Amino acid sequence: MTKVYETSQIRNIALLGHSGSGKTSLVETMLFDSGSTNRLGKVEEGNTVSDYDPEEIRRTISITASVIPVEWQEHKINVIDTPGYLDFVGEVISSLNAVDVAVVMVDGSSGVEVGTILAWKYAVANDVPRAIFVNKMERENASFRKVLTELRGKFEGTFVPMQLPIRDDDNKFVGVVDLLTMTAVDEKGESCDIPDSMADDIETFKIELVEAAAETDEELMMKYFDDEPLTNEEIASGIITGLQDGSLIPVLCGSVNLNIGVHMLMNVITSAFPAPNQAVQVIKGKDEEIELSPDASGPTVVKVFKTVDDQYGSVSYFKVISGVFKSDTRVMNIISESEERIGQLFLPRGKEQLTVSHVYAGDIGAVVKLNSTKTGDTLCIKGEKYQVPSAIYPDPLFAVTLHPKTQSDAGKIGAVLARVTNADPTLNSRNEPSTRELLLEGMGESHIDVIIRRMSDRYSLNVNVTQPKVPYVETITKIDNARYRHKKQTGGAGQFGEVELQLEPLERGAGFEFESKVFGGAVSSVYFPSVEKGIKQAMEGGILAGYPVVDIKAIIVDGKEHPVDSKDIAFQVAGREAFKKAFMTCNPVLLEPIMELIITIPETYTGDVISDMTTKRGQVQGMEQLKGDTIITVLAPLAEIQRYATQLRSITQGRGFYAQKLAYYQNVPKQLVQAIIDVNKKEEN
Ligand SMILES: Nc1nc2c(ncn2[C@@H]2O[C@H](COP(=O)(O)OP(=O)(O)OP(=O)(O)O)[C@@H](O)[C@H]2O)c(=O)[nH]1
Ligand SMILES: [Mg+2]
Repeated sequence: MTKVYETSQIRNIALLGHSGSGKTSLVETMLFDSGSTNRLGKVEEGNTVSDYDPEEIRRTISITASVIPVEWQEHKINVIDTPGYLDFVGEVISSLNAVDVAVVMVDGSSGVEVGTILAWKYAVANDVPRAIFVNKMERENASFRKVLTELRGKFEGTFVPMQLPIRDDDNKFVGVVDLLTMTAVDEKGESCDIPDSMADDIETFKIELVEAAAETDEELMMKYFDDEPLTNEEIASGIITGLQDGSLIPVLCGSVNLNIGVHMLMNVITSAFPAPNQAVQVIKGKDEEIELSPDASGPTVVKVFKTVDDQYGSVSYFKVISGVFKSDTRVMNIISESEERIGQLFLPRGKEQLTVSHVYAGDIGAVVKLNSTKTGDTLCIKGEKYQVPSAIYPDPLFAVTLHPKTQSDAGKIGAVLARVTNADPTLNSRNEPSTRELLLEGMGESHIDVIIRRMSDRYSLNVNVTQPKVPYVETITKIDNARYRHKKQTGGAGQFGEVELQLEPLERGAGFEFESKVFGGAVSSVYFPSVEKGIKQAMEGGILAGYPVVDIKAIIVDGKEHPVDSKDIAFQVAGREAFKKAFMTCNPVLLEPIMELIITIPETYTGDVISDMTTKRGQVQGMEQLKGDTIITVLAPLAEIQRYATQLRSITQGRGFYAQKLAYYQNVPKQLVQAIIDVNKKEEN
């Protein structure tokens, strides 16, 4: 399959939803039904097109988003299958940036779950139209009505069923009625008559559907009020308008396992979901905000929304925003301001690569071995400068310290980390100056675990991981002075330097200031930099507990020098020692990072979460009830919540989630300081 499709024949959708709702199985069935494959893979058997990564097979969940084109009735549906597991939310956000509709899958018996809520939240935040597919309708306690009521209670928008389940006399799920085309399929997936018993329901829901579609458009509305029947095309066009402005949310249903409703879903996607024909907000030149239409005759502008890194190099997944992107061309990366040679373009299908000569505006493709392009970058034809805004990813929630196992591991760790973090925007690595540790930060334990394994499998980089030390810092709380004389006169040339320093506390985040107020030339100004250097050495090494000193102003107020023995090194020592002495008299304190957490949990867990936070020295700042959930804002010391990603999951049985960021630094309570000093001393010995 290397047929090239024009914009109007393309549909880009992402499958989102709670882990296990059936996304990967749905893509597998779509491929099978459309004739692209002749065997139905199973997630459990590790043989699906979408979950091909060794880690996905090992864990039987999706970890990375896969792009899978499905050809259906002269259209190409690019389906992006995303992971439902919370740790891999970065993949969801990247995918949302390439599609026109997010199809949120809901398990018909479990209803709205934490993964549904997060999927919804990110689709809304990224301004992507939403539709619902209620799956697993054959399960014993599945209920379309119940799920519909839950959705309406939980989320904003007009939820409009486009399909209804057919049940037999024993209440067994046996088919689906499509309200747009007024057709039905049975459990074998074959068309059948609509059961008479459903006539009333169908009439009610059909009216709802037509009204909702008509409301999106004035002309349709007039026609509707004049009692003129709307054609299927008119209803579909109303649905597209409603979808695109986010007000109308079509609700579909079926059972992927029984292959009921999958054809109908693909029909709805091709007939009532938008083609990628919406203009995109971009920045032209330096700062001109314009809308760029996905016009094949426009300038070639391409957005890289995802990068996969393997041992052969990196694969950049892109969406063509405008123009036609051709193989064997040269383009500019607007972000890194460097030229990229484009080799062979291809259309990804899971791990397969189908080569193509060009890709039209609106379509999704991939290219390998770009030099300086990472996720979120824009590529433009030379001479043009458009920048497509990049997605916003959440701050990391979980960190580990990396310790290379061997010398050879230590030698390559920097390069490998650069590759894996460039590919994944929710992953970050950095040196923490306060603890001198190399950290890897991500969204949770599983996320980090996957990356560590990948580094070992793909790059033979082996590391041990430990829980990071808390990056405490030291500072003072009052003004005081101290004087120090450094004098050495044994042997040859002597050393002499004497300074008196005054230390003053500064505001949080102010850093370090140095000033001289020496009168009458007691110390020559040539030695001031020496004194400052000595102070900085003392600050880096820490005084109270070995952590860096921050937020201090040091003023050299007096001193003494010797005509022969005074020299740079002597004043460095004097500065350092005077600083240490003064520091200890200025009521020194340890500061610890305090994080702000915004925790979302089902109401029933409110008490448990709050009482757990109290044991973690957390302080509740605010609480809000929202459609059955409690949203709690808490300030808590990092020292207590380094493993909160895992703990919250166990307190709420996986039904809670949170975001966090650094709020400020605050004094460590007196009764805890000594223990921290002792630990640090023990480690230094
Ligand atoms: N009973 C039933 N099970 C289904 C149906 N569709 C999928 N499943 C099963 O649900 C399980 C999870 O399916 P997946 O396709 O891996 O779910 P997913 O949404 O991709 O999960 P993540 O990748 O973890 O987000 C598998 O065992 C499927 O066979 C269905 O219609 N009915
Ligand atoms: Mg999956």
